[in-house]
Amino acid sequence: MLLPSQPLSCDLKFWTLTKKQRYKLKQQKLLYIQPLNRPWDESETKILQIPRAMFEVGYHIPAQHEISFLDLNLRTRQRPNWSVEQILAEVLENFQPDLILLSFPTYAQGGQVKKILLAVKELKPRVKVILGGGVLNLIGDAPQKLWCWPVDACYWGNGLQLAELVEAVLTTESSCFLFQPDLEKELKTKLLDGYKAEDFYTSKGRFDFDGYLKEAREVELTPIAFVEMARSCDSFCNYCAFGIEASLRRCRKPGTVLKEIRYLAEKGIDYILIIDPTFGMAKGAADFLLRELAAFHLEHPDVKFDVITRPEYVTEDFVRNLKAAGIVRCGVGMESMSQESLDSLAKTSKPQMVRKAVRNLAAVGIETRLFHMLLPGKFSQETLEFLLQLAHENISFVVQSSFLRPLPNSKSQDQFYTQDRTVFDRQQDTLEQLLEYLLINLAFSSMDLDFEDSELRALIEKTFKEGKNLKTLFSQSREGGKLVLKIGGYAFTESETHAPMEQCITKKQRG
Ligand code: B12
Repeated sequence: MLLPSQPLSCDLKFWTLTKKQRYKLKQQKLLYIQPLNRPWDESETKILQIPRAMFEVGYHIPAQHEISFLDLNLRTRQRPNWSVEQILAEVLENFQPDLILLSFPTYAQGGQVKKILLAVKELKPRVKVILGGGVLNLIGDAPQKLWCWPVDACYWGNGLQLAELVEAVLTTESSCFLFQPDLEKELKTKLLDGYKAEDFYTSKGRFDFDGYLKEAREVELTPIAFVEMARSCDSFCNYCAFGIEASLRRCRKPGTVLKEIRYLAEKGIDYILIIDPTFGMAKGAADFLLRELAAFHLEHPDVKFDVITRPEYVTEDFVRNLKAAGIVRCGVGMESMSQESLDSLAKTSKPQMVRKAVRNLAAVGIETRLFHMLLPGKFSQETLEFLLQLAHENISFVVQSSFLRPLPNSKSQDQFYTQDRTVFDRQQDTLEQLLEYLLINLAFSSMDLDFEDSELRALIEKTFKEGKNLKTLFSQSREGGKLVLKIGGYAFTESETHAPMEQCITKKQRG
């Protein structure tokens, strides 16, 4: 049984340490652990999403230390019948780290992060652990303070004070909790910029990036990359995790981004998602990048890009530039085609802007990824009608649905699954949301299911034309206390273990 970490009385702000204390250390061994993105389907996925934060953290680690990375998304594929605990035991035994850098990328991954943490501490009780990642921006030091997780420090921010924190944790007596109290101050600092891509992806010569890519390809995973142009946004849509830091949008120089893209292309990466929650908002930077990418695209026509933006930015000029730059998919925040729902989400865009954006993208042959939000108690007929119209016009789009839920905070302890917005949760979600989810995801191309059923689409259309309620297409029952919904040869069975939708839906066998 693991004990919670030590009393609060020994809390230290890390900059209270003297310079001498910080730098007296000789080489230490640091192990960064990246949890699984989707614990349920690691054996089926064909791609490896290169975790950008892993390299950003590695870059900041002081040069005298050795650093190694354990990306569980890769290692579980290399050791197909091993448990995460067995993998951790092997790596800890071989590497013998002094400090673990444990990544907590999204709240939904919390259950798994906790499992890794407890396994690490069980195997090596004296090893120190720093927990870090985007989630900490929302929950601060709650894992240590409120949830009593055995960690030595929680880190949030842009990475610039990370080196100091690492030194402080390494020099401080074990069990003293180190923390960063000033989120606002850290977020006002600039993003890491002007680095050499090679230094970035090799942790300044300490990591074999080529070997990592080779290992991925050996187990038939295709690596795809995320390069980051900007963090945060200036909108205050009330469902977005950026809400609290929305006013602190930070951009990096497009020249840095471009060099990174060139480096990745040389390594054979041919799919790159440009992280900028609203691409085009930083107009000068986006224009520069698109111009340069247009030239790059002529040299590397096989490298494809994916961006995300708001519908109002998707003008005819803009899509022409996207196309010339090799962008093949553009995510657009549709959320809902019902104006009332958009208002309740504090969205500034309008349904007509979404219509225009999708058509503009289609005109140049770019696929739209429509971010779709399911609101409790609401069923949006307008959204279904819109998608039917797009299908009629042969417009290429893919839907990414999310159940709207309150954002996590430090008190939503252990309710991690509630933040996976692609999973139906009987405690919070409503039947209307589920019906809308099923109709849209079964009948149209979606990120969750690997098929789209045109017969069901025709049936929906017919039902509309006859003026009947779409709910009449479903039969509803309970099996062993679980809700079962049937429609057009498909059955959805509610999961008690928060299984993803694809596992809750069974499909008829076509004869
Ligand atoms: C790429 C991405 C993904 C990828 C992740 C691929 C990968 N492995 O890299 C995929 C597609 C898998 C993904 C999935 C999801 N995502 Co996502 N994703 C992002 C995105 C666009 C970029 C994250 C990123 O890499 N940023 C760049 C890095 C460098 O920044 P960073 O992580 O903040 O890192 C800094 C610090 O946090 C720190 N740090 C980071 N890690 C560590 C680790 C240690 C040890 C330390 C010390 C420091 C540290 O160092 C960096 C310094 O600059 C963000 C939105 C955004 N623009 O940030 C959303 C975002 C992180 N995702 C989000 C969500 C909600 C999800 C999902 C839960 C969606 C869903 N299904 O409902 C799923 C989770 C899947 C699951 N079931 O577990 C939310 C997270 C909200 C929250 N705080 O929980 C975000 C913020 C989007 C949003 N606006 O709501 N996502």
